[in-house]
Amino acid sequence: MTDAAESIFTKIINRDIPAEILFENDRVIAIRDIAPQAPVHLLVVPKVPHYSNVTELAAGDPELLAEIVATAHNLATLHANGEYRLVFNSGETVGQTVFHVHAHVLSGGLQEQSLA
Ligand code: DGP
Repeated sequence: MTDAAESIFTKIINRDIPAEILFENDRVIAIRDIAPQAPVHLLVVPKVPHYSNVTELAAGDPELLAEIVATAHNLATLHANGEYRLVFNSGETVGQTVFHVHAHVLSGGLQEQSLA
């Protein structure tokens, strides 16, 4: 398990490593996933590093969780057709690798929208 304070996302937030940043404000950052599992695969990440998973975030800062959901919706509208899957992996056995809470936003691309 990686210490959230030293997570890859903290390094991206601090510009220590590069990422394709699609949205950022004081509280959240959204980047394109480096290993996409869908035509559009984005990550929405709170800047505070101390919530390891969505359960901790929901208990500690429900407004921040709501902002992550709203950001996911806005990005899916901008980068896809507005429909999306929102996935929070919680725990190593279900595939969580970065223990700094983050939402996966998975969607078809605009191409799928035009074909519909
Ligand atoms: P999870 O398995 O739920 O902990 O998701 C971690 C995600 O983070 C995974 O889909 C790949 C992505 N990821 C890991 N390292 C980097 C990176 O350096 N840059 C970007 N953009 N994404 C990364």
